[in-house]
Amino acid sequence: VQWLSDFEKALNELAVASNAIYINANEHTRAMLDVETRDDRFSKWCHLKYPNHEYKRAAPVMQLIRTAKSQEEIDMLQKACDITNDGFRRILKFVRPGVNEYEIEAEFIHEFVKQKSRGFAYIPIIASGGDSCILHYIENKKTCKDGDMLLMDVAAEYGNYNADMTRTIPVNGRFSKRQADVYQAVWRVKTEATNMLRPGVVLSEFNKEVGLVMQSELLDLGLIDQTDIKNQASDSQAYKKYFTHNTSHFLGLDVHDVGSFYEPLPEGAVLTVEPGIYIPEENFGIRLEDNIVIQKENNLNLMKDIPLELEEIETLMNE
Ligand SMILES: [Mn+2]
Repeated sequence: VQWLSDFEKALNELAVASNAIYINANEHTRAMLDVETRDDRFSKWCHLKYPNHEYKRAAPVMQLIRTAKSQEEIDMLQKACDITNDGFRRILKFVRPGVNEYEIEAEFIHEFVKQKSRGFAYIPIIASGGDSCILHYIENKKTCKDGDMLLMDVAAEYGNYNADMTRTIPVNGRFSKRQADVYQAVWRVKTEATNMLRPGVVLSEFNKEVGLVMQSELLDLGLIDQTDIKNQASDSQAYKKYFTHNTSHFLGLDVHDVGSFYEPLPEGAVLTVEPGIYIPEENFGIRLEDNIVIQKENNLNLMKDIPLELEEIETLMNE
């Protein structure tokens, strides 16, 4: 680390000894850059000052480093998940018909901040009833009703690292037969998808394979039939009517962290696994989401302590 005032001198010493200069830029797939950034201005300045050097992008190198997490980073993510766990266990005792979505949000943030999280990892989705089918419902303003499902996509940040959890629970503490059937279907897809995420897997291919697992569950639930599958277009499969997003994304310093969807997954990558089935005509959607570290032997589920099994949810809600 040196003083900024010494930067040009230090750079010059390195530049005359080097062939290539790597330039930083925000190459996040979700970045919408409307104005020239500081990195862009530096790049222009550098090209003028050193016109005969070879210029390269630093982003692919940085993204690879960020994709494979070190043990210290995984420890931070585990802490964020553990705090999220305590928040979820707290609201399992709190949710009942008549509770408002924003009250549930408040219970979470109380627990998070109390445990030295600086807050939500992202704007929380606390969606009861039909709004559980709306992927980015963030109003969180309704009263939870008896018989409704409640989808919560909410997690803590810790030390700049972000957890990303989704749980879906019955407002009254008991799943109906239909709610339970759909819940178990999502649970099975999630379990199978987690087992499929191994070092070397390419995410764009993985998403297609999970789609086939989902297709078979939707057939069993009677939501789609063979005719739907026979008539489907290659880019808009029948299952996408009820499963409207991808299964996994990278997680870390950013909730949607950097990483390639087209290169083999390295060991140490941390990903969400979050299948969902959304049935607007039945007024409920279910998504279940855990955070997984891709490891050589077995994946590590950072959320293994957060209640997920249907029976455990019912037991904890009715204690
Ligand atoms: Mn997610």
